Amino acid sequence: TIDVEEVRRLSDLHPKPALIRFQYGTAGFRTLGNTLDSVLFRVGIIAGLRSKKLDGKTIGVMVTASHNPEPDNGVKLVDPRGEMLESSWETHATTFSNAATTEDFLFVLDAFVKTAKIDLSKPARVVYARDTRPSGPALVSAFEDGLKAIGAEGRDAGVTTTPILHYLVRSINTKGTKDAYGEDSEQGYFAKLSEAFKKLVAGRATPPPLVIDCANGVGAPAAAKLSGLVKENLLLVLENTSTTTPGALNNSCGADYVKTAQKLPPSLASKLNAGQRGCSLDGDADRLMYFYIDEGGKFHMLDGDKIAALVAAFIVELVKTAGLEGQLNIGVVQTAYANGASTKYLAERLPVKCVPTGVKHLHHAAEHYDIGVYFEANGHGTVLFSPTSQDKLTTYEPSTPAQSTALTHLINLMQLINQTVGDALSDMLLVEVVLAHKSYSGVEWDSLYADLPNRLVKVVVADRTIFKTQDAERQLVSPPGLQKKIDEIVQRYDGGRSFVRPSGTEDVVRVYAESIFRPQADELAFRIAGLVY
Ligand code: NG1
Ligand code: ZN
Repeated sequence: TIDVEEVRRLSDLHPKPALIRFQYGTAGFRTLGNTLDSVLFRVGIIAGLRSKKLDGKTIGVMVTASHNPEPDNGVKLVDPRGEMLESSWETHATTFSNAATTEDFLFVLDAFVKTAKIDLSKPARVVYARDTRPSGPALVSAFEDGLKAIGAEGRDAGVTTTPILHYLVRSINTKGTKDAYGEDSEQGYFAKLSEAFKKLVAGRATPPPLVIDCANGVGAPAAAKLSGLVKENLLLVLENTSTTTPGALNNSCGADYVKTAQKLPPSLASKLNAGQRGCSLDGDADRLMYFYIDEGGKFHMLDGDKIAALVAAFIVELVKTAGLEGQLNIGVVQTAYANGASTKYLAERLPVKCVPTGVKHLHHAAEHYDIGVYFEANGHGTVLFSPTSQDKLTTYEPSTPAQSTALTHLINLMQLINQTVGDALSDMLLVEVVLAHKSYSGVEWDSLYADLPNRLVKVVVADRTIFKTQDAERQLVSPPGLQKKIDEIVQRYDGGRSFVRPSGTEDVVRVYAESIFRPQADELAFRIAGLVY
């Protein structure tokens, strides 16, 4: 049973701020770090309950606000296979977080344990980590009080990346089984990635050094560890590694800056030679953006869509060379934010599906293929190999040396890719593998297709909840009549496309627009924003 007195005592140390309504959104709870103390305490309890409900399987908890500004923080739960929390529990987490007082909270807790039929005698295990935000340690300590209140066993993974935390969860839960994912330590993660990488690029020319913008976040120490392990095959030059400088995190740098501003972070201006590849991580190292500067000094961005195109085409080719064409169905999942030119390029080669924004939608859709490639335009994505494809790849008998080589590459790719969630470091090695195999520099990669000029803007509105969408967010159904007005404007632009949706992580409405000419894309975004405002 629950030690009510102990829960009451600890809960009183973490009172809910009045007037704030919390919500477990697409990225968990995310808001100003200094308002989240009670949320973290209660997340400790819910994580313990989730573990008990799943018979003591290890649940993950990540304390991060990713690409958001440094004063923000957040927390999300990770299910036993390293995946996002099951949606019904998102609602429970929201309910827990909004109980106004300790007594209300005790009531909600008791009711939940009964309706969810949680056997409190089961063990509870939780592994948790945080990014480099200054608000992290205090929030983790509130969270640990939650674990203590429910009697859960905690394992502190310290300061690490979001994808490493997902990796740990899956590795812990599959330990000693036939699905063993990897050794359950950060060291195990780096060893798995770097060994697969080395096999995949063995014997190939060493490319020019790769500059990594670490966003002054947790990607910096992680990339440093990786750097030492891959240095014989790939030189990594780490920039924006100031994890302790106040205000530096994600400030004019990082993957979100690059995607939104469509510019090189100013701090890299003198660090990148013409033609040299660079990439940016976000604040928790689950997003990746590539870029290069051409001979004329022009910036070229290689975003999540370009990564998807590069990787999907490579996998299709390997599957074909291995003699497995037609035996494995390969597909790509995107959101409405995918550049129209990328969708066209991909759809000419393989099935492409569009789903609503949010990693869990992409992930679930990708699970329907034998090999599912998913990327958000902002650089979050991965590749999933279904159990069927894993079996097929490991038991298939190639009949020629060429087939055998391609098969070995595919098997090594399964090891290289973090299949639990998008992972900037794993994706970076994946990109480097494809570039090495194709002998591509950024220029050849970029020329797979030409991006349609586009613009993404935020509009602050009085109430974003009145914006409701359908058709994978490409159409508004509410406010009534607005979609018709949007359509009327869009059709006046060459190759025009635009859509409006409420953000799931910020209190804004987002407007996306693209057209075949840059000024038109900007003008279209501006005009649609005017309709929304
Ligand atoms: P919202 O705020 O719902 O647009 C943003 C990103 C998502 C996803 C989440 C989670 C865009 C346009 N949206 O969601 O793709 O990454 O954050 O971090 O990039
Ligand atoms: Zn992130």
